[in-house]
Amino acid sequence: MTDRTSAPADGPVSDARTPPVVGIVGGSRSDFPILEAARELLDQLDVPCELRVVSAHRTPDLLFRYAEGAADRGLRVLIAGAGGAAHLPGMLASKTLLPVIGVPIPTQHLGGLDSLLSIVQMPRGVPVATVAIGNAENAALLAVAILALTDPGLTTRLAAYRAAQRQAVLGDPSNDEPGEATRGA
Ligand code: RP5
Repeated sequence: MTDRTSAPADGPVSDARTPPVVGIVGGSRSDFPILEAARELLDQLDVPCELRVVSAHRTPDLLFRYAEGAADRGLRVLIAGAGGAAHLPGMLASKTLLPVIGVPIPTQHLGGLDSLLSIVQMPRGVPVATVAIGNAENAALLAVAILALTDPGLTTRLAAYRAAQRQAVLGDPSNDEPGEATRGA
């Protein structure tokens, strides 16, 4: 597990000793209840990350600086959550060669369908990988899968995570098939 330090209200939250390799950004602090799930999962798999606010429409210059400096700071994957006319993930992707994973944030009036379409419908040439509405866990798992391509230890941890999921289903006696004592995967 990483040992994070808390930062000022609008500052980053990240591990003070280990430089983050995944940058999680939200268009607003109101996105954090969703995005915290990504951070928790990355913590669980020992992937250093940071979580901060970068808004496409409120802080466009910060967005450019964040995206342009991300790779040089050691970030390897970006996870961007945004709601409504959610242009944050696409704008980040347009300013960095790092893979960007978009998390459509649920919205009050359209349930996040607006966020989903804004993120998933990137025009040709600059992709944003998009997970389901509100599914920051999957964004983290996709980031882990990307990083695991060059990190055998992380591959092992990801495999263990998958195995635990599988076992949670197969090891539940209430799921036993009639007349079957044990089952394989
Ligand atoms: C977007 O606007 C954010 O990603 C957030 O989901 C949405 C609403 O932001 P707040 O008005 O709650 O700050 O930029």
